[in-house]
Amino acid sequence: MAIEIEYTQNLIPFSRLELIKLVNSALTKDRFEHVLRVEQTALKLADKYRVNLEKASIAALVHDYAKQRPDQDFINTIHEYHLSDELLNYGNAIWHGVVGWILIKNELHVNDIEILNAVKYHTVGNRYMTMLEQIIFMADYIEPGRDFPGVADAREITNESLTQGVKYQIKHTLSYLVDNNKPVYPKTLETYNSWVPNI
Ligand code: DGI
Ligand code: FE
Ligand code: FE
Repeated sequence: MAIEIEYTQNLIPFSRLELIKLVNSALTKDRFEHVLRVEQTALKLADKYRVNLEKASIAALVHDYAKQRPDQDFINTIHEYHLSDELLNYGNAIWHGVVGWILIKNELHVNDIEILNAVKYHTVGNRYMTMLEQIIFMADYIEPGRDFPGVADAREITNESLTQGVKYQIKHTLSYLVDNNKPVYPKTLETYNSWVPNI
């Protein structure tokens, strides 16, 4: 059964249903349904690992808000906010989180730094990740609509240990990128190096 929490912490100037409507209007049906599943998965993880449920809900609902924006919106934002030119070598897969958080701050009035960082790092991870960041990173990967070899293992591991889940995901993402001749964004490699090797 779906968990529907009520927002009481004044983190955003909207109710959960108002936020859902705003997100819905920015996304295709399939992407919106993914977002709702990520929210449910994030709420379960937040409950289990004792993380602020309202922050988990908001971060999950907005995490892919910028996924369907034209490239030019990101390019303009990279210039306007003087972000690294290095970012111009990548595309939507990296931009929708690493740059998208700025659009979310400006357009959805999300100002909580923990929520914004959870969005910023939801694709590439980070050297150190808060529990909220780990929950959004993992909920996105294991939500019930995901179907890739290893997803059942990823779900089981994440339910045992959030940290082990993060390690599993970043290791598999890096292998996937290498196997498919995709460029690795430096932060992705940094996340791998910080979480996985036993030196
Ligand atoms: O937005 P979603 O599809 O829900 O999920 P996501 O934000 O985790 O994005 C996953 C995609 O991002 C997946 O196809 C792998 C890709 N990705 C992650 N790290 C990198 C990357 N793509 C490139 N090119 N380089 C990276 O370092
Ligand atoms: Fe994403
Ligand atoms: Fe996602």
